[in-house]
Amino acid sequence: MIREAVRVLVANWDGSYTVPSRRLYPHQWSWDSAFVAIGNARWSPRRARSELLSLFGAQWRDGRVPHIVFNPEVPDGAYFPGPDVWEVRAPSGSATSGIVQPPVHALAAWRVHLADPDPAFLRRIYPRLVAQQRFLRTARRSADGLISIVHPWESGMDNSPAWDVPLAAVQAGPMGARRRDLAHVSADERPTDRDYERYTALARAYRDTGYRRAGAFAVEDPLFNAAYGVAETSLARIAKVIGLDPDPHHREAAEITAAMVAHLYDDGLFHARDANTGSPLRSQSAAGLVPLMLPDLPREIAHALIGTALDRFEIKNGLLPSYAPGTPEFDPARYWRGPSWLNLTWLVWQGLRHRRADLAETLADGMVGAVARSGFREYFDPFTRAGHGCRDFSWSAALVLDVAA
Ligand code: 9WN
Repeated sequence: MIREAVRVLVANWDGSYTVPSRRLYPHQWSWDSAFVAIGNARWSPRRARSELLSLFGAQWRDGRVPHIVFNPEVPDGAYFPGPDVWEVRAPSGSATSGIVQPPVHALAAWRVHLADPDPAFLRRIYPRLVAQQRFLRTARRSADGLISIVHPWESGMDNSPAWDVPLAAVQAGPMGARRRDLAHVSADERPTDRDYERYTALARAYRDTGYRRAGAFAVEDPLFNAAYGVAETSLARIAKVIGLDPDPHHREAAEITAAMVAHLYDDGLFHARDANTGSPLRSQSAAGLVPLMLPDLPREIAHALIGTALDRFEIKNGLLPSYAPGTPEFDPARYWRGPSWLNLTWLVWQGLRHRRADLAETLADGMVGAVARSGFREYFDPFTRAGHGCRDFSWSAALVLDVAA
């Protein structure tokens, strides 16, 4: 399996970074590159460093790291929405999108350093990671201290049922071009056309404010906020190695954790909140378990989350569903509405390692078992382990490499 995983990562390598999938996602994606770096660190730390440095090469002057960096050699129309919809050039000259994804990159940089200590790499990437956090803090933070996202694509969990209510308030518009995803993956495993009409309307509306003002969709997502907090913890570790003061990062991590506990936690799970209205967006999304990664999380809350993972998410089966089975919204095959994704499983695995090593091991075994049954698919039925979405998906290969190593 390790040989096969490396084969997938080599096949998806584009010279300085890795495409998530050759045909479905033929450009560089932000959080995919972080997960790929974590896996590549196990066999080619040089590639892992290049992956992160090439992504941060497209960072904007305001610190934002775009969720897609387009490869100019890929024909227009290979992926929708492409550069003609986003209409952006990063300072590097690359065409990019204008939205972001969960900031899991500082954690990835730290993991790469652990696999192959390299303070020179840390010194290079640290100021960029700090700028990425600064963008979120200045452009996206509410008075309650939480970071918001302005597009479902920013959550990384595009059509999660958690977004059904806020997305319904978005005025759908014409897509303006044909979806390309349906050329590669069956329609019942993807978001609907109606979703896409809203995704593209939101992207255009944000673009028309110069990528400055949130539109109808603005939410505080527990996964995104947890990633932000974990990034501060990782930055503290990095700062220490390169001789800088880690304390401001520790304080920031403690503050975001406290804000999340105060405003997003309820009844054994973290929930999103609508940043426009202040209303809670109660759902049973596995994003609500990712705060297990936060080192400052109060013990009794960690304990309750573990109970929820066992009861509502049935993780004893080895795979973490992206949405709780037993709810009316759960669909075991449709994208982020139930299937198990290895990145989400990996994040929760990471959060359980120092709290419940036995359960962490169950999830690691589940990841390996799904791939043994179905290959490096994009997502899996959490019960049958049948594969869905594209094949030879990069982060599935990378994260199995990490847990198996
Ligand atoms: C939109 C690349 C990306 C992942 C996201 C996943 C999917 C894109 C799409 O693919 O999103 O960004 O076209 O559906 O939802 O998490 O980063 O793998």
